[in-house]
Amino acid sequence: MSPSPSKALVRAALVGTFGLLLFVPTATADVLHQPGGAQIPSQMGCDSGHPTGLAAELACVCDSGGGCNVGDPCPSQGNCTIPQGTCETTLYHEFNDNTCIPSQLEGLDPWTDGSLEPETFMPTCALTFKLLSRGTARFGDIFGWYNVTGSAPAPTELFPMLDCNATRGTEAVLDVRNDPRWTGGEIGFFIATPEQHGNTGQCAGGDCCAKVDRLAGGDGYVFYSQRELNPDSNGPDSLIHLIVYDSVLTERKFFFAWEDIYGGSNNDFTDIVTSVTGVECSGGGESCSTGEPGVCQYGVTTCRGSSIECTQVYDATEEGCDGADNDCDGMIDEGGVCTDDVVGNCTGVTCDAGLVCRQGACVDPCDNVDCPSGQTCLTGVCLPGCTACNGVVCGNGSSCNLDTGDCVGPGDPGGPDAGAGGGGDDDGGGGQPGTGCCQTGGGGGTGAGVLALVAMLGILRRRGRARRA
Ligand SMILES: [Ca+2]
Ligand SMILES: [Ca+2]
Ligand SMILES: [Ca+2]
Repeated sequence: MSPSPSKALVRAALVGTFGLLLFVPTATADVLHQPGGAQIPSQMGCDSGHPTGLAAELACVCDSGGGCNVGDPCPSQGNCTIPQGTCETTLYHEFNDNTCIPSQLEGLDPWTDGSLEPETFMPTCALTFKLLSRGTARFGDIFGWYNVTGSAPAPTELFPMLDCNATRGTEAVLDVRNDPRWTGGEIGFFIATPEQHGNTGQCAGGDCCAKVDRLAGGDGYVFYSQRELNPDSNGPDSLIHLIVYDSVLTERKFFFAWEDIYGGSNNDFTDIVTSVTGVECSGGGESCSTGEPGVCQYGVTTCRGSSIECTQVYDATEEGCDGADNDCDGMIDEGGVCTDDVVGNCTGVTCDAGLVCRQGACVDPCDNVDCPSGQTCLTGVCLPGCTACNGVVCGNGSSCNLDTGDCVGPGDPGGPDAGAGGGGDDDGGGGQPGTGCCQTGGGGGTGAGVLALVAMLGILRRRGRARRA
């Protein structure tokens, strides 16, 4: 198997073939280093015939099945096999390589896909925190979140989600939008350790279970996704404690790989490895315009690593009689798709922007469009409602009716002054923990945008490339 194209090439192909991405970031295959020069994360090791290190951990983060995408040693030339599980990372052997440590890697690459950013995140409704590994760490670290304020949070402002006893696979779900501790803005993530100050690598008082309560008493350290808040973030001995990875399998999912020793240790970044699903990087998840006509205009800002892109939501389809420009050629319902019993006496009728002619009258293209439950009509097509996962964003003075998912303005039935709606008990759609995520009526939206994402992008992003580390 020849090396797969790089992420940049995949993106370029996407732009050329589908016109899906408007902003193509320059390739960010930078290898990370500690301020002191060491490349991070460290290379894989071997333990009892199995590879160790962050790549091996990520090869066990899979969408299905209980296995890991770590291939067996290659028995002979031409007979090397690549594991076919759906995992973040795939490790496999070439003939004559180290029979424990595979030489080939596809998917998420710990050495080229890691980033020190984003440092802060915008939560959606339901966040799922998951513990993926504690590596060989002595410390029972805890992992959680805090509100970003510009300064280091006090211990009482740290909200643990995974405690010191959490084991591999432990999950915790947080409905941020209904959590009184959330102040409504961006959040950061932290770990807290039980390390004894002045005694590197040792548990304070012999107790290796980190707790927020112990911090106030001087036991342990806190390391933050905002690196400048760390206790050892400055000076010649400063250290990086966190590498962030954007999942290649799941939208709005990030991995957090930590080093937990104050002053640093082996740089494997597996002391505690966690994921959080349901967060956008700062600046992600907002509606944007792709600049294309018709339904192709709807886009959503999307995190790709540490970059923001405007990702088109809907592809052009065959033109239909619905008041929308389905094929994105700038013309609505052209080509005789509307029969005379729909159009009636529309010859010579010119309608204002946003209206279409039906039976001789200029009407809203959503008139008489009956969308399925949970969807709402925009420019004649049914889209996920404003209460739905990735639903439309209400703007221009309208707000989201939490009962119907429609954007309503003052005076509309169910609108802000109609006394209806406003129930706060909806779950924002999604339903299952971990899949729920919503952007309800995001402030400042200009017109209506759509926040759904293109699943195909996620699929294409799974294409791997040969390991370059
Ligand atoms: Ca380590
Ligand atoms: Ca058209
Ligand atoms: Ca149409």
